[in-house]
Amino acid sequence: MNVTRGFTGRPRVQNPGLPPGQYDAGDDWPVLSAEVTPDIAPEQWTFRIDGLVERPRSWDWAQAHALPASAYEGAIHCVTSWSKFGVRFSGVSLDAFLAEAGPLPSATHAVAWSHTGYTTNLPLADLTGGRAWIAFGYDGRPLPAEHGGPARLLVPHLYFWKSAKWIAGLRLLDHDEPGFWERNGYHERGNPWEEQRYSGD
Ligand SMILES: Nc1nc2c(c(=O)[nH]1)N[C@H]1C(S)=C(S)[C@@H](COP(=O)(O)O)O[C@H]1N2
Ligand SMILES: [Mo]
Repeated sequence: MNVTRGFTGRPRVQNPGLPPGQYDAGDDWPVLSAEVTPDIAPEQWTFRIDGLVERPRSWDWAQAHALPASAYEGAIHCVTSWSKFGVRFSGVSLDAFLAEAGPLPSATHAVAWSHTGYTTNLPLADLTGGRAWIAFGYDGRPLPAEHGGPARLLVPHLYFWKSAKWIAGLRLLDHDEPGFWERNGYHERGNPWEEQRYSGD
């Protein structure tokens, strides 16, 4: 028998996909909600884009699903320090919705709001270029209500508080306007790679 001495286990390799100060939550998917989980039937759900756009409009479930399907597979990062890898969301790229609404050149920021009243602000540039979705599905199934079903915003390159659950709309603005957590000390952008956790980081 061949025994290798001095070998005390698997080498510890830092996951290159893990932003600073984060840990890998593995199979866990914590639920973080400021509100009671609402019961929103897909037939009741609507999504609206207004503010600084040429054509303010709303989409219902069928209209949103008539847009080209787009999926995200990758990681999500919560500011409370868990990251989750290999998540699979399905939905529609925000680019498809924005193309129909037509952002005005003066639009620089957006406030996303939920059917529950939750809000969060984002630079418009973080919502375009194939990096943001309205997600309806998770792992091949409808998105569970506690995770924002029937539909949530998904902006996985920013901390997950920007991904408003039970998404109801986006208002495009020519200035930044803090949302729920941002008024309570969280960062206006929330880039996990720069550890933009709190205002001033
Ligand atoms: N409407 C709404 N959206 C929300 C939140 C919330 O409290 N309400 N919490 C945010 C935070 S802090 C995180 S980390 C994620 C949590 O999503 P999850 O519960 O699916 O993990 O949703 C974000 N979107
Ligand atoms: Mo979070």
